[in-house]
Order: sequence, then structure tokens, then C-alpha cells
Amino acid sequence: MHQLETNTKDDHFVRTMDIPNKVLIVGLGTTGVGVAKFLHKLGKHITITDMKSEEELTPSLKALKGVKFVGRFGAHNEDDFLTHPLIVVSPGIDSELPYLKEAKKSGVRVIGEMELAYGYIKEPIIAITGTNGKTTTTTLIGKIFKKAYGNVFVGGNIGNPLINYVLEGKKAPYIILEVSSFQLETIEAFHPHTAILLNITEDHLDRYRSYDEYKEAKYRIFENQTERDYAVIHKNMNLGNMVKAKTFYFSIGTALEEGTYFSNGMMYVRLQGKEFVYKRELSPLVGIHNTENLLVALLSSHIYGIEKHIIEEVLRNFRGLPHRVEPVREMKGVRFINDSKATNVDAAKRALESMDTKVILIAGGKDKGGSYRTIIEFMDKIKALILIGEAKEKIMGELGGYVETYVEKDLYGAVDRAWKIAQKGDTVLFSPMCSSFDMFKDYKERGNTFKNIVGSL
Ligand code: UMA
Repeated sequence: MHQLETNTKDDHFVRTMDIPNKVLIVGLGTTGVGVAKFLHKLGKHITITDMKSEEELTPSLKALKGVKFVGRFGAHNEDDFLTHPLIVVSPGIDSELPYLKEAKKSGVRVIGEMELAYGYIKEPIIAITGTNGKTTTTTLIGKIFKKAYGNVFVGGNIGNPLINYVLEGKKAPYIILEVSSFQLETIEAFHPHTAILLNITEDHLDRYRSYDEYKEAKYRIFENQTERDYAVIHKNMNLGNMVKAKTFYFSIGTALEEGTYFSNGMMYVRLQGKEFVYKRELSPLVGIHNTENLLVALLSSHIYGIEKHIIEEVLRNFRGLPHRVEPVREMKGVRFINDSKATNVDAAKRALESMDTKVILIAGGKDKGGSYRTIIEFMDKIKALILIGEAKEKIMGELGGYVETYVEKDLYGAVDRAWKIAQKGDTVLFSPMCSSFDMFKDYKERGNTFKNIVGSL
């Protein structure tokens, strides 16, 4: 099996991370905990600040047992930002936070957790970003690499920050990393050996001032790559001379001389004169969006010389992740599907695309500032719309005129309504198009609640 050149021990991988003695950590979620443990290990003087109260931070504080730090909780304090030469921020911290801007102006270095971790990593990183499909693709690539190489680190935005890899100190041959736009905002030298951009559509417009700003953050995944690296992007995406790495494209329908594409039920990978062909039906994952995720996973695996039979075995057995177009129950011919991870409009469109019946769509949650209007193209599939959450009036205003629409006070009311109006052959799809934080801790809690309600019908 041929393997592309993957030697990363070149000079551009020499690290220059210089950590001063005093460091301010902003944010004490999963990321802040990992950062604090690591800096404590290095013997640094740490101050941690978080807007939440000490009580709200109890789980994180418990995880920091044995770590010495000064805690400033309940609010941020400008002095802390100006008196530490280095600030390490969590992804949830907006780079436009006024204290951070002030700190940067006065010469303080501000980096994200991913950049800090990167300073201690020499292993090749395969980084995956995109608005949708990141977690599925990262998990799939992770499974293939684990089967081929054993001990591989799979982490990042998927829930296990990169700093945990450095903290554990176990060397892996490869790092498979899900990367968000938030994490990319605060990089300096971060440099993946392979950078994958799955797609970009409107999201997080509550954090970014414009869609362009969001896209610019995402494109930073390519920023430090050189011609010795690889980039994987959609055939229709034109990034001009922004990408210096050797670029492979993926496509649905268009045959490519090199790269990967889907045509007539088959998935092709073409690399350096070799062709590998896979049956699409090998994978139980449905939908065109998943075909794209699969293509990218196949290509990345072949770049690193993984054998076809290993890839096929993983494809066959990977049934997808919970909360992503997840079948929950079928009752009296009505199917219930949990797609709680659809936290933006495009994700819901992808779910609708893969439906082959009439759909009763339950949507709504915390609005992120974009428009819901593009759902209109699926109105011939949508039999009724049931809205909940903070965004319900806005969605009602944009979509209510197109289809029978109900507004319910919570998810219980929504499922109840759906069950009343559903007929044999319909699908009840919970694909919220919004984040979950108005009513739930996260999309997982929201999806589990949906599953419990449906289970108790
Ligand atoms: N906080 C402040 N000040 C602020 C803002 C936040 O103190 O101005 C505090 C909060 O009170 C909270 C802490 O910061 O205590 C949370 O930090 P965080 O939001 O970065 O949360 P973490 O637990 O560290 O999780 C982060 C990612 N969260 C976000 O990007 C919002 C997780 O992605 C990621 O899994 C984890 O690091 C490990 O890398 C979640 C996510 O929603 C799943 N990501 C977005 C997405 O996928 O769309 C990008």
C-alpha cells in the first residue's frame, strides 16, 4: 500500500512555546481544567477567572484537587487581564471581550488552549473543521486510525481538549482533532499536517459580527500549512491562494483525477495514480452529507497508508453518533427521529434532505442570529412545524406562513402535539436549528429528554 510523504520532523515543527511564570486562565469548563492542571505541572503561578460563581463551578473545582491557583469567580476583573504576561482562553470566550482587547493592546499575549497544547506536540495532526459533520467525521477517522495504528488521540472540540493529550504524556503516532472556529480564533503557530474543511454555512452569528468573520476564523486552519502538508476541501469551494498545502478535493457526482468522489453508488479515492473503490452501501450512515463525511474519511485514511480492508471493516460497523438523525422509535407507522445536534439551519436541512416521508418538524431553542428562511425549499416535505424555545416567535415569523404551524411551551407539549397530528407513514423529526442553552444544559441533555418523552408515549 502506498503512503504519501508524512514526515513531519521538519524545522517548521520545532516549537517555540515560552511560558512566563504568571498565567491567567479565562474560563473554567473542561478546557480551563485541563489548562490549569498542565500549567500547575509546569510549576507556573496560575490565576483562574470565570464569570460563574464558585458554587456553579463546583464540578470543575473538584477536578482541580491538588492544583494551586488563585480563583477569581463571579465576574472578571480588569487588573487580572493587565497584570499577567500570558492569558490562556477557553473557546467559549469571545476574542472581542473588552478586557481581552485591552490586555492585547497593552502587550499581553493571548492564546487559546489549542495553541498552548500545540506548543508541546510534534506528532502529525489531522484536523477537521466545518459547520456540520465535524464530530461524525472526526469519530470515523479516529476509529479507522485506531484500528490501523492502535494508540491514537482523538479529541478537540469533540469534548476532550488537546491539552489533555499533552497532560497525559502518552505519545500517539497521530492526533485526530476536531477543531471549531472558536478554537481557531486564538491560534498563532497551530499547524495541522492535514487540514480538512468539510463545509461552511451560517452559524454562530451570535458570536461573530458577520458571516465573513466566521468564515475567516474557519479558514485559519490552513494558515500555517506549507506545501509539505495536505488540505482537503469541497470541489466547489474556491479558496484562491489561501491554501499553500497540497490540496485534495472531494465531490458528489464529479469524477476527479485525484482526490475523492461519489458516483453511481460507489465512492472513489484517487491518489498518486492509484484508485480505491468502496460501495456506498457498506456504511449504514444515511444522507448526502454523510457521503461527504465518508469520502473525506476514506481519503484521509489513504493519505496515511491505511489498508482498504481496515477501512471497510470500520465503515461497516460505524452506525453514527447519538443525537444526529438518530432513530428513536416507530409506533403505529410513525417514526421518531432525534437530531438534537442540529444546532443550526444547515444541519436541519441535511436531516430533511435524508428523509423519504412527510415530516412533522419540531424546532426551536436559543437563536444564534441567522435566518431560518432557507428551510422553505423543504416545505413540500414538511407537513407541520411545531415550535418551542426562545426562537419560536422568530421562526414563526419567517416560516409560519408556509405550513401548518403550532407553538408549544416546551418539548413535552411539542411531542404531544406531534403525536396527535401524525399519521401512519409520517416521520416526527426533532431537528431544532438552534442551540439548546435556553432550556437545557447542552444538546445531549435535550436529545435525551426527547428520547425519554418519546419512550413514554
Ligand atoms: N466564561 C467566562 N467568560 C466569558 C465566557 C465564558 O468566564 O466571557 C466561562 C463560562 O462561565 C464557563 C467557561 O467559560 O464556565 C466555559 O468555557 P467554554 O465555553 O470554552 O467551555 P468548555 O467546557 O471548556 O468547552 C469547550 C468547547 N465549548 C465551546 O466552544 C463553547 C466545547 O465545544 C469543547 O468540546 C471543549 O472546549 C473541549 O475542547 C462545545 C461546543 O459547543 C461542544 N462547541 C461549538 C460547536 O461545536 O458548535 C464550537
